[in-house]
Amino acid sequence: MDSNIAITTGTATHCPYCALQCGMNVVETEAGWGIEARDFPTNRGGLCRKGWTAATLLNSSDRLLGPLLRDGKGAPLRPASWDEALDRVAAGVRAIQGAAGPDAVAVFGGGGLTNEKAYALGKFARVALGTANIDYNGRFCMASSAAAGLRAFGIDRGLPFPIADIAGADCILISGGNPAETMPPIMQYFDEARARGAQIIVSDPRRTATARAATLHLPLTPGTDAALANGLLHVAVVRRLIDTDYIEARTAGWDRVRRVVASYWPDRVERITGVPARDVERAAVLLGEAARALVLSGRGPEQQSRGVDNSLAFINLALALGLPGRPGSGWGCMTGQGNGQGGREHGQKADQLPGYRQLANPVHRAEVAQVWGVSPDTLPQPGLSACEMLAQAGGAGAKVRGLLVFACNLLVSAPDAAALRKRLDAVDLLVVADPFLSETAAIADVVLPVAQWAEESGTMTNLEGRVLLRRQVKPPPPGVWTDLQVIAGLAARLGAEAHFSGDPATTGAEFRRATAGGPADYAGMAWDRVQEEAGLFWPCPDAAHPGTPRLFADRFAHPDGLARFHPVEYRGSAEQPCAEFPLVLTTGRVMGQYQTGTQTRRVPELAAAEPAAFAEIHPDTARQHGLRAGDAVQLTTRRGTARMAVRLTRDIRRDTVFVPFHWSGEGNANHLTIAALDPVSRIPEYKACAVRLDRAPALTGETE
Ligand SMILES: Nc1nc2c(c(=O)[nH]1)N[C@H]1C(S)=C(S)[C@@H](COP(=O)(O)OP(=O)(O)OC[C@H]3O[C@@H](n4cnc5c(=O)[nH]c(N)nc54)[C@H](O)[C@@H]3O)O[C@H]1N2
Ligand SMILES: Nc1nc2c(c(=O)[nH]1)N[C@H]1C(S)=C(S)[C@@H](COP(=O)(O)OP(=O)(O)OC[C@H]3O[C@@H](n4cnc5c(=O)[nH]c(N)nc54)[C@H](O)[C@@H]3O)O[C@H]1N2
Ligand code: SF4
Ligand SMILES: [Mo]
Repeated sequence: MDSNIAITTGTATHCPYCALQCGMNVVETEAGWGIEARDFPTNRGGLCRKGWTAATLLNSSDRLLGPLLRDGKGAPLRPASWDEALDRVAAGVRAIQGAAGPDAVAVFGGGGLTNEKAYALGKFARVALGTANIDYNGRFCMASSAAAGLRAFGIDRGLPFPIADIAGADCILISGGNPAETMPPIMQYFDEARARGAQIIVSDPRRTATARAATLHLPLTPGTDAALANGLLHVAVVRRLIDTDYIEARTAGWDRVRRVVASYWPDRVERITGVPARDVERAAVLLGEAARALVLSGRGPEQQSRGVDNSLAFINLALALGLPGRPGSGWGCMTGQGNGQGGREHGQKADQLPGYRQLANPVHRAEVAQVWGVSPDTLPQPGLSACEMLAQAGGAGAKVRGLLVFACNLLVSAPDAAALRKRLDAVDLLVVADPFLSETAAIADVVLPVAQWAEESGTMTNLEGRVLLRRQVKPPPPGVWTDLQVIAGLAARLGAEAHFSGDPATTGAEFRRATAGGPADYAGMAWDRVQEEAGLFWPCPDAAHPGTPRLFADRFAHPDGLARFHPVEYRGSAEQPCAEFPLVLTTGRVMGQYQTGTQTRRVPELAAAEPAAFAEIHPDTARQHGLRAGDAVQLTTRRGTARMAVRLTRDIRRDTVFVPFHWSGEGNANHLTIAALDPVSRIPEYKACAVRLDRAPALTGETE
């Protein structure tokens, strides 16, 4: 930013993007909105490139400034008034529900929504629509680790400790995460640990920026994480590195796990994973001998059709080493979206009620129904999970005939997205609420333009379980409503006006009451406290409670206080390479783009830095295919094709192709991915499927 531009105002708030929720000041200058880094416990004054450029979103001339709707399938989107648009949605909902029952209208939410909005959306589905079918994009993200955490510890808080603990660890295993690119400011905590002599181990098919800064890189074949985890535990047992006192005092179920890992000797693990046996040994020793050790999970092991098994296998390792509940030690999942943690606690998940309560639990139903002023019998039972809901979407005869999408760009983010496109084209009613015309909004029947991050206040729960206040900086542009106003406006048209408020503070007060007594209890977190104390960790049941930065110090959340081991066998990915599709495709992120790019592709600096999709391959693999750097390559899987430029690197396995998923059109990675689901968490398998490479004619630059 030009230094002689006068700064007139500044508001302390947080970044629009990832779960680190870095603190920033948004300042008003003569040239428009600008960003200053702010000291907050997560970023300590640091921001990544996306954070620095986030003000572009506020200055954007590309915003949706009024509702759009379509006069019938095939007709173009045209401007409409809010009354007409909301009336159309309400009429569409009534028609579908009248013909096919309440569950035929489904809601799809997002982990970028504030806690207040996620709460209101869950209540809207159950109270105003009366549908069982609401789920959200967290199912695409870390649902497997969440399910594993619940099973093992009895509660799911991604990191059960503050990120400052990272700096105090002596050994850290990062399992399939690339925080150097996905959360750059968090690296200062890893750097601090390293400066104290800590050893860092990274398991990733690619030698990423994170892996390059590590002591040891374990370059496993995508999809083989459970075998690696079992191998590490096997070595820990053989070398007597396990903590038998801890196992005895704090856990249950060890014997079955010990028997299972007995057959994962390092040579066998090398054959399955491709990681040299000596490195499996070395990693286990580094972890097992460290006074304080952390096992941290990214999307690598999680976004697999055995994602829950993978997370449980690493939790087994952490428990056997006696880590969870000790300072500077433990297991944790590095949640990704801005409110990825809070978004999975308050009722936009198919099986869930606010405060991390369960919809199927009669006591929980009664507690929440009382706050909502409805009879528990009127609350639907658990509905379809995200990918199952999308698989059931369609026209006459389909289970889901209307879909209301808030804060998700499904055509770019969902697995097997070309097949999804056909189903979404067929639904009777597709409604998308978004600040921008995303690829999914562009095919909707009704588009509702909503406020974005700095245009309304609300709380977010970051990757540590720290609840923070994202403050409004400016009002939304004229013609733009907030999600809460949209929800309240629709509820009024559906006869549930009394139950909803468009005001975030009013919704926040009710939301906190609705969480009271639940596992994720926010009752003591008034906004002014949250602001003054730089965030509060849940549970925080009353105004005098200091919050809970560390869980599990004395007991786990199961009724008997013990953590649970779960035996896991390695089973392999749903789709294995074969003669026709000989390589493994894995997908993920680059630093300069966020998710489906609806936001970051509109930021010129980011678009210039990372303009288009690419396929990262090893030079030897490229040579076998007659490909050179920069060539156009066609990737083909059993689902479809995508075309992009070749990037060569020796930092990837020869059997693996990596494609980031931030782009639509011909480079859409999700035209390739498989919608195979984990049996427990229903997370899709973004991280491994079989692929073929062919030379392609020049790229067309075509979009969705
Ligand atoms: N720049 C940027 N930052 C982001 C985001 C973004 O889109 N862009 N998104 C945010 C969100 S929502 C999330 S969920 C987080 C995700 O954060 P990360 O988990 O760090 O990101 P990914 O790139 O999805 O995956 C991490 C690594 O897993 C590796 N991997 C692939 N397959 C496997 C496998 O089978 N096993 C193992 N062990 N590793 C594998 C990939 O090579 C990749 O380096 O990032 C958040 N931050
Ligand atoms: N192949 C592959 N696919 C993946 C992944 C992968 O690793 N590989 N990762 C998966 C993961 S971890 C995730 S989290 C998902 C993310 O997938 P998406 O959720 O589809 O990605 P976003 O681009 O974050 O989409 C959010 C949308 O919400 C809009 N938005 C922002 N703020 C608001 C708001 O306040 N209200 C409303 N109504 N809208 C808002 C944005 O403009 C954007 O269009 O992608 C998944 N897809
Ligand atoms: S690391 Fe995440 S929260 Fe921090 S500036 Fe970057 S995108 Fe924003
Ligand atoms: Mo995510």
